[in-house]
Amino acid sequence: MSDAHWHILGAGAIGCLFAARLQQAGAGVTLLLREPASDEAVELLLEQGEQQQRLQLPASNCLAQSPISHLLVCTKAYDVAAAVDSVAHRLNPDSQVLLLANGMGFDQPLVQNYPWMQLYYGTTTEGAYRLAPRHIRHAGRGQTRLGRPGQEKPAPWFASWPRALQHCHWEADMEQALWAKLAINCAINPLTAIHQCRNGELEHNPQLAAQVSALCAEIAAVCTAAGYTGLATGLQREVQSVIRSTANNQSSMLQDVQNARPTEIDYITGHLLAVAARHGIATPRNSTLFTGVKALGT
Ligand code: KPL
Repeated sequence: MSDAHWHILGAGAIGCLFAARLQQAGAGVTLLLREPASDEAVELLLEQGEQQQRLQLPASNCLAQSPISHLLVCTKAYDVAAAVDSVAHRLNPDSQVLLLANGMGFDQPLVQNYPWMQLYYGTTTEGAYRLAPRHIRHAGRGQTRLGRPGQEKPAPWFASWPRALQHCHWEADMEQALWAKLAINCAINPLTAIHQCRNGELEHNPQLAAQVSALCAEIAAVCTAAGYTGLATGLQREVQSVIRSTANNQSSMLQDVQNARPTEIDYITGHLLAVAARHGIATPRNSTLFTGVKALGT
């Protein structure tokens, strides 16, 4: 089977990075732009280590009419539904739609409004940031997991992904992978946003470290109730290891707060609280953080 052609919505750091890496791996890519009259190629400058590469990425306006066979959505969680709406006229029941956003629950409007849509999910810890609108830095290699709840075997389009990204694999249990990432984000992101600190402070500051442990206990209880006992057991250790390996990072939520952007709290802690409420589990610490992040005004 020939490589799929990916249309990419959300030309931020991760969207541009994945577009570049897929193109370099031989897949066809087109960036979808929302600005009018943007039906041409975009020049992207990609940096990694000492290397700089210039790439031409074909672009197309969301409003165009040509059908989209494979759509990769790399927007913030709160933009996913509107972004897909903007190209829904180009999708059909054979289109494969891969959602790569933080948190969970952002797909609900799509499931309701487009029951025919073939939705796939992804999480990534690739580190990339934007130096200028079309200039990105691939700062650290991470893991990318792709999958679809209930689909153990890789989708036919998956073949080009491990060529594009060094550590990319198909998750036989994607729901669990999404929960694992959600649990980590719940333990790290709100605390770093409220205390305006890098991830590593959550280990070095004893008061914050104690808060992380207490949060993990609550999150683990919700994971268990949701059926992910294995995640619950290893959560403290996993969170500590992520804090250590990303010690120098500013979490995505802290960056959102600092840039006065909306945060993804509704899809991270908000999702956890909704599941906890359904199971009658008390989560006072997570509730306090939820309210705290909301009070930051984003
Ligand atoms: O995913 C992250 C985020 O910032 O959203 C972590 C793992 C916390 C790394 O910063």
